Amino acid sequence: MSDPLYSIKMRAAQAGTHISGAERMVPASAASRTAAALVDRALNHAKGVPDFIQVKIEASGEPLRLPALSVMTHVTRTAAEGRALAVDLLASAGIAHAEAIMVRFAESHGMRGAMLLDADTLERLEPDPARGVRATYMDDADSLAKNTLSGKNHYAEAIVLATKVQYAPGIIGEICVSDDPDYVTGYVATRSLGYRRITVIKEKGDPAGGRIFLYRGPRSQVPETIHFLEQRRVVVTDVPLLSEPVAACRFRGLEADLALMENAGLSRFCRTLEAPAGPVARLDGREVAVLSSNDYLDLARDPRVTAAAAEAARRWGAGSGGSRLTTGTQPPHVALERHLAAFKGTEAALTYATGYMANVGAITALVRKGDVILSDELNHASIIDGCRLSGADILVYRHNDMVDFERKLAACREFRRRLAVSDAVFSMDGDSLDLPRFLAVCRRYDAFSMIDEAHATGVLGATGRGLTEEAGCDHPDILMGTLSKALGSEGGFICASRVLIDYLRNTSRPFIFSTAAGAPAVAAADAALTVLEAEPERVARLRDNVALFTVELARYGIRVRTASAIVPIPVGDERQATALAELLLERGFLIPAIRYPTVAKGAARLRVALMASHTPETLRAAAAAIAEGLGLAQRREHPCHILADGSQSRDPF
Ligand code: WAQ
Ligand code: MG
Repeated sequence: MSDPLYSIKMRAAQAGTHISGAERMVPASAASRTAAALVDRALNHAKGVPDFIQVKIEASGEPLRLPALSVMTHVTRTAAEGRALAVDLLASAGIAHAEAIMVRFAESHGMRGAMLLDADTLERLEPDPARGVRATYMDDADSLAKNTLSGKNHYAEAIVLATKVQYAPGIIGEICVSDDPDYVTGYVATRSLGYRRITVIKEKGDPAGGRIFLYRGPRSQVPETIHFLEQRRVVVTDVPLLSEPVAACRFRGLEADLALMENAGLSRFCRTLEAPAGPVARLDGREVAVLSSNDYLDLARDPRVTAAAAEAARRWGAGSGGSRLTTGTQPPHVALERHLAAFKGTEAALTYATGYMANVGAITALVRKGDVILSDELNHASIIDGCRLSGADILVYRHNDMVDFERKLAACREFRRRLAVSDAVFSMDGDSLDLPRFLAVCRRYDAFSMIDEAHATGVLGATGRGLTEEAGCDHPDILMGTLSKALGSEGGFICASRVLIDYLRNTSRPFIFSTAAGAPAVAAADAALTVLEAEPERVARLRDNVALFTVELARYGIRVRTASAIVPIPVGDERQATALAELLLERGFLIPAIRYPTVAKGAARLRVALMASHTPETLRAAAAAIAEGLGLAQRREHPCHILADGSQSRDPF
C-alpha cells in the first residue's frame, strides 16, 4: 500500500441531537467514494433524516497495524446469564472486582464515550465523565474489500474498536453493551481472552448500553492512554468474519481457551528431564534434585530391573503385538500376575497397560446404570472417570469421613450393586484411608470395597505391601495398584478373588480392547517386585526420609501432615504456587505446583514426593529452600497464606 491513508469521519445530527456516526481509514484513491457512501449511510439512518451531516477528511500518516483479537462467541439465553458470564470471564482474566465493575455499568448509560475505570480501585479516570473517552481513528485493514459502508455492522465496528483498545497502554480489559434497544449482543475483551461475544447480555428493548475500559497502572500514565485511544491511527488486520464457516474459528477457540488458562496461572507444559528416573536429574543442562518422582524406591533405574527389561526385550520383543485376549499374553505377563497376587496375598491378579485403565476398567466392569458408587471427594481422576463412564449413580462422600460415608451408603439398599471406592493414599494430600472402618461399613451394607494403592504399594506397611499391611486388616474386595510408581515400571493391576478377576477378564473393556503392555515393562515390574521383597529396608529408608523431611520443615514452622511419601505444602493461590515452584527450581529443586483442576481452586500447593534414596543433605537443603521461598512469597504484594510461623498458617488439610 503506497497510497497514503486518509481518515474519513462522518457524523450526523437532527435538531442538535446525534443520530449517527462512522469512520474509515482508506487510501486516497478510495477517499471520495468512501465519503459519499458515509453520507448515504447518514441519509438513510433508521433514527431519522439528519439536518446536519459533517464529513471530515484528514491525512492519517502511517498507522499502527494491529492483529485483531481472536473472536469467540458464547451463546447465552438470558441477560442474567450473559452478565454472569461476563463476570466469570473478567475474573478469569485476573480482574478481581468483576462483579463490582458490572454494577458500575449503569453509570455509563447515556455517555457517547466509554468509562475509564481503574480496575483495582474502581475510580473513574475520564477527564470528562459526562462524555467519557472515545476511541477513534481506527478501521479494519480490509474494510474496502468487505464493503461494509452501507449500514451499521455492530460486530465489524466493535472488533476494530476492541482491538485498538486492548493495545492501549495500561488497558487490561473492556466490557461493552450496545445502546441499541434491539441489539442484545455484547462482549468482554482482553488481550489474552480475545474478543468474547456474549449473544445475550441485556433484555430486548432496553436502551441502556455503554462501555467500560479497565485500566491498571499509575495515574501519571492515564493521559498517554487517552491519547492513544483518541489519537493514535490504527488499522486492524486479520479481522475474523462472523460469516466465516464455524470451522474457521475452531482453532481460535482453542487458542482463546489456552490463553484463559495461561491468565489464570493454570497452563501446563512438559519439562524434559535429561536423566533416568531418580533423585537427581538434569534440566536445561543444570543438575536439579527431583522431589516429585513417584519412583519412591528408586527402582526404575535399578540394574536388576533394567536388565530384566533388556533381557525381556531381546527374548520377547519390544511390544506385545496384540490384546491380552488375542496374541498379547506372553510368559512375563502370566508370571507377573502370579507374583502380584502372591505379593498382595490375593487369589489372582490382572494387569492393565496403565493404572488409569485399571481403575476405569474395574469400575466400569463391576457397576452400571441401576447400581451405585460411593466415592471419596478427593479420589484420583482415574477413579472419577471410571465412575462417570460406568453409568452408575455416584454419591460423593466427604473426604475420609466414615460417618458421612455410612450415612450415604445406608440409603442405597435398593440399588442392584453397591461399590465403595477410595484411594488408599490420597495422591495430592498424602493422607490415607481409615481402611478398617471403611471395610466394616462396606460389609454392613454388602457393598463391594475397592481401594487404589497407587501411592501405597511399596510405601505403606513394613514390607511395602500396602495399606492392608499397614492397618493390619483384611483385604478389600478389589485392590488396585500401579506398576508405575514404587515398582519403577509402567502399568496397573487389580488383585482380587479368582471370581472377580475372571469377571474382569471377561467384561473389562480397557483390558479387552487395548494392546497388552510389552514384555520389557512387564518383566521390569516383576524384577522390581523381587527387589522389593528382598530389600524391605528400602521401605524403611523411605519412611525415615519422610520423618526427617517433615521434622526439617517443622524447624522452619512449616507444619505438614502425611501418612505416605507425599508431602503437600499448602499455598492457596495458583499463581503464587507456580511462582514458588519456579523459585525452587532456580535453587535447584524440582517440586511442582499442583493446581486446579487437580485440586480445588484456591487450594494450590507444592507437592513433594520423597524417595528412599534422597540424601539427608538434599532433604535439609530442600526444606530450607521451601522455607525461604515461602518467606519471600510472604513479602510479595499478595500475602501468602502460609506464614513461616506455623501457628498462623491456614491449613486446608
Ligand atoms: N469509544 C468509546 N466508547 C464508545 C465508542 C467509541 N468510539 N462508541 C460507542 N461507545 C460507547 C458508548 O457509551 C455507547 O453507548 C456504547 O459504547 C455502545 O455503543 O460482536 O453496538 O455502538 O455482535 O451501541 C457489541 C457486540 C456491539 C457486537 C456494540 O455498541 C457483536 C455496539 P454501540
Ligand atoms: Mg449504538
